[in-house]
Amino acid sequence: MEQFKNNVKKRIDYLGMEIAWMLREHGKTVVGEVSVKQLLGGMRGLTALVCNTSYVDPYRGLFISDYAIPEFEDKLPEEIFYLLCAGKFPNETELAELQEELAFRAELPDYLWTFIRQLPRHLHPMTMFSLCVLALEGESVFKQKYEAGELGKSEYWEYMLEDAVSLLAKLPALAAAIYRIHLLREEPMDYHPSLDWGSNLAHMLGVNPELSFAELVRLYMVLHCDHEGGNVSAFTSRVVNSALSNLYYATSAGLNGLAGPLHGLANQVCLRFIRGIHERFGESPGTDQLDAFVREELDAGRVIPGYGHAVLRVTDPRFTAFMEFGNRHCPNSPFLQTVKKLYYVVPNILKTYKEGKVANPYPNVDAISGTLLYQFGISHFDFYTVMFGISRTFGFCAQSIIALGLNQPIIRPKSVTNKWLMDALERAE
Ligand code: HAX
Repeated sequence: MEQFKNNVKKRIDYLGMEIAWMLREHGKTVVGEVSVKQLLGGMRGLTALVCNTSYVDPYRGLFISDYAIPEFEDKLPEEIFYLLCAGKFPNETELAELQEELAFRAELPDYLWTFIRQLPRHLHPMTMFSLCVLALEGESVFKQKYEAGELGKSEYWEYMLEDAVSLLAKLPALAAAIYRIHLLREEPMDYHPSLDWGSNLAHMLGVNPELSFAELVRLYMVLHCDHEGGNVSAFTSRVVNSALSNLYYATSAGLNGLAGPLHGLANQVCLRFIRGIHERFGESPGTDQLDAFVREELDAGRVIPGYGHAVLRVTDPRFTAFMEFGNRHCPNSPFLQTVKKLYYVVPNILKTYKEGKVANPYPNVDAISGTLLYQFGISHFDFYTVMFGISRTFGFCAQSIIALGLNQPIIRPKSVTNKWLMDALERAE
């Protein structure tokens, strides 16, 4: 992995120079402020983090380096990991080097197979996935070297990268094993050394041999890989890693955040939502029926899954990319048709709901991603967030590698009490 490490090192050195300049010339310059509403409202819109792997523009969506969707959507997940870490796409030999390494490290250790098979079946697949990542924690080379006192601070990132490649290499086999053993109740499929990482995941799930399914899995992995630093899962993972907990701990923690219905679980909730609509109105509901259904849900105090976003203020370009894929491969899917009708109905309702309080009435990625997985044969909704988690691990890993390369310290913001805040307000009057 010498070329990969060299390219990541170059990126870290470059970013490090920028940081040194900013600190030297502008260390005390104030670039933002915080309102009481932000302090009490989940820090929404507060600029408080630097993340160099990706950036979310409220109106243009996800950027990785200078690339926006659709510029990178046809790339392999491995290429995207390279881009997240090194800030550039790999050339042919660089890609081959990373792919060889991923293939070499893909096998799961025996103890993990035993662990997977013994997991209680009632657990949600996200719980299984997170537990399995944690169960691999002893593999961490970073941890071994750190405990042996063999690591200098400037080498931390390098061993995070070692751990990242080992972990990412195992995720297709690990996730597919959970799916096949616990959801399908079938035996796992063998890893295929001649396939790329994403095609291997598609192959090992074993539900659909069509090339377009592998294409969908790769697209799914690419679109979910990272979404800057402040979302629940990425931030959690980074905070945990900032205490020098290794990437297995940090990834498991991030996955636990992703498992919430306001975050990654929304894709499974969306599919249930659509299925509920079909059960009630049939597979071709009218827009008036959808309108009434959505209003009922809101009146019952429930959120409309797949709509809204903390940062985006337009339709999520990831939603659009999936819609285009669906239009090409399964235009007649009743689920896709209902997604389209909801897209026509929901924004207009959310725009006026709660007197316009919903900051973004448009769909996010979760409004459609599960529909495509379902259409291509992943019939167990509970698995959709695991698919999200496999992909998001690219981002968790890349963010921590870069942050440690840049010597970023342990994350520890200051919290205050109501009393402190009220006293401060009184003083400000
Ligand atoms: N349906 C109903 N109400 C919604 C809503 C929706 N889809 N989106 C926002 N609102 C409501 C909020 O609940 C909030 O109401 P209260 O003040 O009464 O609590 C109000 O509108 C203002 O919220 P906001 O500023 O627009 O949104 P937030 O930044 O607070 O929250 C969420 C962003 C994504 C959590 C929110 O839009 C939501 O709950 N959406 C539905 C769940 C969902 O799709 N989650 C996935 C998001 C993408 C993601 O992270 N994927 O992993």
